[in-house]
Parts: sequence; structure tokens; C-alpha cells
Amino acid sequence: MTRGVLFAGLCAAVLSGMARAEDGYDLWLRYRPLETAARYRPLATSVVAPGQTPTAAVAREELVRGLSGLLGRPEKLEAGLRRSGTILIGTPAQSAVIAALDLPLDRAGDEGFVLRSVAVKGRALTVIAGNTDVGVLHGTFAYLRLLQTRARADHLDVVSAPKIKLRMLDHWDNVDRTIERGYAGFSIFNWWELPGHVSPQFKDYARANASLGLNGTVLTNPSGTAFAVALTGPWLKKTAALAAVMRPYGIKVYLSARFSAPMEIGGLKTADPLDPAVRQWWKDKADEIYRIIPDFGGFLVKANSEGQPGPQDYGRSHADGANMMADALAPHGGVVLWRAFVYSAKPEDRVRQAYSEFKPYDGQFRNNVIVQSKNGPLDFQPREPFSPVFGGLPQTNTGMEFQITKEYLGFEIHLVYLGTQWQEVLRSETFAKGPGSSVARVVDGSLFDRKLTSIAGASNIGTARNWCGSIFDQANWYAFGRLAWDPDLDAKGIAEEWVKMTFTTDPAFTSPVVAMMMSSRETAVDYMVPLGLAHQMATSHHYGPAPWVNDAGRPDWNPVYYNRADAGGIGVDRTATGSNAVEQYAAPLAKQFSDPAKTPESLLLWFHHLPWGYRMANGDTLWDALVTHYDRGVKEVAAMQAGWAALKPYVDDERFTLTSDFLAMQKENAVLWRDASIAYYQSLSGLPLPKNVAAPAEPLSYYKALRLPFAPGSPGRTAAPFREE
Ligand code: BDP
Repeated sequence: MTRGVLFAGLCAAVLSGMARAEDGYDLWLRYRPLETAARYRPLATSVVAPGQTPTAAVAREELVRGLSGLLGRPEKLEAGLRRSGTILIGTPAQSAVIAALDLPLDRAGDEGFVLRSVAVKGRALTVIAGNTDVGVLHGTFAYLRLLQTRARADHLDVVSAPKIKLRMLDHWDNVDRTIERGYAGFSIFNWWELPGHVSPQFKDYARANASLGLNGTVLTNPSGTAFAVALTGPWLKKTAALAAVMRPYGIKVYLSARFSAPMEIGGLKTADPLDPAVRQWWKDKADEIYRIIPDFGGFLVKANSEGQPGPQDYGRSHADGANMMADALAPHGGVVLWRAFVYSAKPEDRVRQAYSEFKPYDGQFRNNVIVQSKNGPLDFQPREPFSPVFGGLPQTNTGMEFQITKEYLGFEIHLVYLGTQWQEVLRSETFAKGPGSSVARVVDGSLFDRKLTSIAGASNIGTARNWCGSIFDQANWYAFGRLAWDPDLDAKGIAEEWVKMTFTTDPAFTSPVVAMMMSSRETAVDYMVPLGLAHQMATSHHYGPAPWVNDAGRPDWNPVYYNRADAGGIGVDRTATGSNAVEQYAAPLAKQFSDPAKTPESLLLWFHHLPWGYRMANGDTLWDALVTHYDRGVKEVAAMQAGWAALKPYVDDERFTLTSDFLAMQKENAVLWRDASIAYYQSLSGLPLPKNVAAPAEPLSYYKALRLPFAPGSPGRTAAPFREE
């Protein structure tokens, strides 16, 4: 072999290796050449994009980038419609051709779009049109998605508009760049370097969010103590630099506002929302912010919750506090997202507290206030019923808060697709105005005719090269964005899109992977908290099992409080004989949830305390059913692991190995969850295991002693010694 041939061979090997190497950074916007490129090329011979604004420019840039990558050749940009197969993008104001087409743009709103295959003067064109440039940008991403998922791109006739007005990521990123409940490294927002240096990663962040149609981002964590600093002048300039990157992508920035900021950074003696000096401080602060960031979105507020200051410190209500900030922001068009994750002053069932605190003030919040509630009444558990705040506050803008970061679902390690969880919540029937009153209809404003609507997801991204810590957690960011645009989308369809865009469209890969994703959340529920149990995680880190923990310092925030297990039975009585949390739901649901025989088995122990011998619908005892669920969870994870191993030929090494390593860890964790839970409950019930289930490998004392430590100082994880043992 000559040296030249050897060199060429080496280059080829290196290049093919490079082509295969994927670290996940590109997310679902990989734009790798399509094997079906030949089919699409005649439909995309050139791009005509007359718009001149920064948003029009990024839409054009994305389309050219996407088509060039997907079709494997540089895409031509042209000034006029010269060829058949041109893609014309723009607004009616920018293009006389678009204006003349009589497109159904009245249904596209300010942010939606129309995709249409048309013929103009004998030439076949594809039109991506919007009333605004942002609409065009969203349409551009939607068009690229068609190609990425190998859908048909001819005979297009699509109109799409978001159903929810504010669609945002909430970052729980602290100003020191640690992330509360973050499992993907540190915060991407490098405040130290801003505004001097603006990382190019922010643009990719904006692209990813815009590709889903998200239009807001809260940059700072609403918990903690340091974030008032983010409202000071120098920090606002940093935020302005980020806002400048987000703006062309149709994304507004928001900040968390610490209620006591007037004292901490304003030098006032009080933060009382009825104090004129305090009210003036917030007005001045809002004026200052809007001078620096004219399109600032508004404030996210966590008040009187988990030690955060709030209006109740001054004997005022949540409405007083929220309205004060709302009045300051209103002249500028800003909004207040006031979180409903609060505690009530009176000792009552933890899951009753949000509703109890907000119900009396329904109708008293300003129009630019949104009460933002977690999906469930407790705290992002693997499964909860929907929060009765949805449907319970007909005269209040009620926003949805999901958690994308998997605080209670195995962090970045466990493979859990959350699309199914969110779909379950959104489709839950509230009966607030009779049948047809789903949570989605509350959140999209149609049920109570609310104009200001919102949905937020607590973000799972960080400095990890693949953004989310695991490849499959990217699917949760993706699914959140897609459901935010349209809460009626189907979780399975979203998973299919994501798999095709992220890996390959080969059905030999997509169908087993989509199936694995679709059952993954139920699997986690099975090995962690089956049959409506909740919060059986160790109290501080929320990762591993600790059903025996009873921390007297936190009487309503520990596993024993949530399982109420004893020799006689298990579960929490939330009917009229117990906490009566059922009464917070509309009458048909209250009635249904009051009867164990009518309560869905998936929520049985959420609403009822039942004897171990209670008969399930299939005739099994509750004890046997519980054990069977734990065991099934483990078996399912084992099946996921084996299924993934068989898919190696379809995935690049890096993404394959990361996923298989994590599945192996998940399997070990699932065994621990099952065995520890069974060992504990057996110590109480004294009952034998069903015949087909193996006994826990270790005695209860072993699991209690484990304490599930993490590497000390892992970023974002609670590094403090565990308090529960
Ligand atoms: C809790 C989380 C905590 C968050 C809080 C919240 O464990 O880290 O600060 O939710 O949503 O359950 O405010």
C-alpha cells in the first residue's frame, strides 16, 4: 500500500468516525443528511425570504442551514421566484405573492403560521407565512420538522397557532450558577462573563426553544436568598445582553423577584405591599428594568413558601402582594407569575394548602397576574391527581407549572419520558363546568374565558454538553415545548417526532424506543410509588427510597406522613373521614374519589387508607397488588435495558453508551426501590410475599443504613448531610 493510499484510508476512517460521533449538543436540530433527500430536493430548490428584520434573518438562516444539512447540498437564496420548488417565507406585508394568496392567516394569530403548497404562474411553491416574523420563524421550524420526520412536504395545507399565550422555561438557576434540582451541571447563564462576553451557546438555546414555539424564559431561581441582586442595575445589563440574543427568536426574558428586594437592595425597612414607599420602589424598579429591557416579560414570584418572604409576613394576602407588583409592571405590559406552591398558616393536609390559600382571593387578582400552580397539589411526584386549583379559580388567570427536571423521577439517570405524565394531567377532567372541563381547557383559558394564559416548565438544562445530562431527558424539554404550543397533542406522537429527529427514522429503532418511552413513566411509578403513593423519597435529595423516614422537624414533609402505613394498612384518608381534600374538587370528582371502589387504582392510596387485605378489582389483596407493582417495575427496567442493548447498531457510540450506562444504574436503583419498600412494608404488615415474587435480598436495617449517598459536592445536588436519618 502506498503512503498516499494509507493516508486517504486514514482520513476516510477519521471522517466516518467523526460523522458518527454525536454528543447530543445538536438536540433535535441535527439536520443530518436525509436518506430520502432525493424526494425532497425538487420541493426545496431555493429559498426566497424578503423579510429584513432580525427575526426574518434568523428564520432565513435556520431554513438555509436546515435544508442544506438535510438535503446534503448548499441551499440557494434567491431574490425572486424564478424556479419551481422555491420556498417562499414571509408575511403578507413583505411579499405581494403571499398577500395575494388569500391564506387563512386570520387563524394564525401573532405567533402562528400557515404552510401551504401553491402554484403561482405555473410554478410549484411552498409558502411559509405568518402575520409576524415570529410566526414565520415558528413556521420555518415546523416545516423543517416535516422533513426531519420524513413527513410529506408536498400538498401542504397547515394552519397552526399556539393555544396558550405564555409558554416558558423556568430556570431554577442561582446567580452563583448552581442549579436547584439541576442534574446537568451548572447554569449556562454565566453572569460573571456577561454582558462583556455573550456565549454563542445562548443562540443555540434560543433556537432550541423557538423551534418548539416557547416564548419566555425565567432566568433566575425563585428560591434562595441571593437573587434579589439580579434586580440591581449592573445585573439588569447582564440580563439585557441575554434578552438581545433571545429577542429575534421571539423569546422574552423574565426574572424571579424576591419579595423582600426593597429591603435587600432598596434600603427600605419593610417590604409591606401596602406601604407607599414599597409600592413606589417596585414602580421605580419596573421603570428602570423597562428602560434597559423594553420587552421584559415580568416577574416570577415564590412568596411565603419554604422560608421565602412574602406578603403574609405583614399580615397581607397573596393578592395584595401580587397586585402590588402587577401595578408596577402594568404600564409596561409586564406580568406577574405568582406561584401557588405555598403553605398555609393553619395546620392542614399539605395537599389542601394551595387551594385553601388562593380560593378566598379568586377574582381579586389584577388582569396581569397569573397564579401559577404545579400540576399536582403536592410536588411534582411521579403521579398525583391534578391540583384542584385548576378549575377551582374561575375568576383568576391560572397557569400550569410542570417540572421538566426530574427531581422525583431519578434525576438524569432514570429514563422517564414525561410526555405521558403531562398528557394525563392536561386531559384530566375537572368537571368545573360539567363534562368537557379538562385541565387543558382551564390552562388554555377557554373554559373560563381568560385571555392571559400560561404554561411553564422547570428547566432541566445545564452546562452538560448534551444540555440535559442524558439524551432521553432532551425528550422532556422537547415534549414540554410541544405541549405548551398545543396541550392537545398526543404524547406518543411527540415521542415519535423526537426519536426521529434525534436518532433515526428507521422503524426497527423508532418503534421499540417509542414504546419504551411511552411505558417508562408508569414503570418508574411501579418501582417507586405504585397505587397512588407519593413522596417516599429520602427527604433531602429526593432520589432513593426511604419510606420509613419520619422527620419530626417537618411533620408534613416526609415519607411516613405520605404513606401512613402501619400494621393495619396503608394510604392517606383524604375523604370526609380524613382530611377531606376531596372536597376541593368539583362535586362529581369529590364523590368519585370518596369511594375506594370508584377511585382509579392508580390513585387509590392517595385518597384512601385501606387495610392490607383490601380487595382490588382483580381480586388480589392490596398487599399482593402493591408487591406486584414494585416487582413489575423492576422487570420493566430490565426489559428496557435489554431492549436498548439490542439497538446498538442504530446509535452512535457516545449516545448509546451513556444511555446503557444509565439504564444499568436505573436497574440497580429499581431493585433497591422495590426491595427497600417491600422490606419496610412487610415489617409493618407481617404478610407473606406473593408466590411469584422474590424476597428482598437484605433486611430492612440494610436499606435504612444505606442512606444513598452521592459523590460529595455534585453540582446541583443537595450536598448537605442528609437530615432524615
Ligand atoms: C420543592 C423542591 C424545591 C423547590 C420547590 C419549589 O424540592 O427545591 O424550591 O419545590 O417548587 O419541592 O419552589
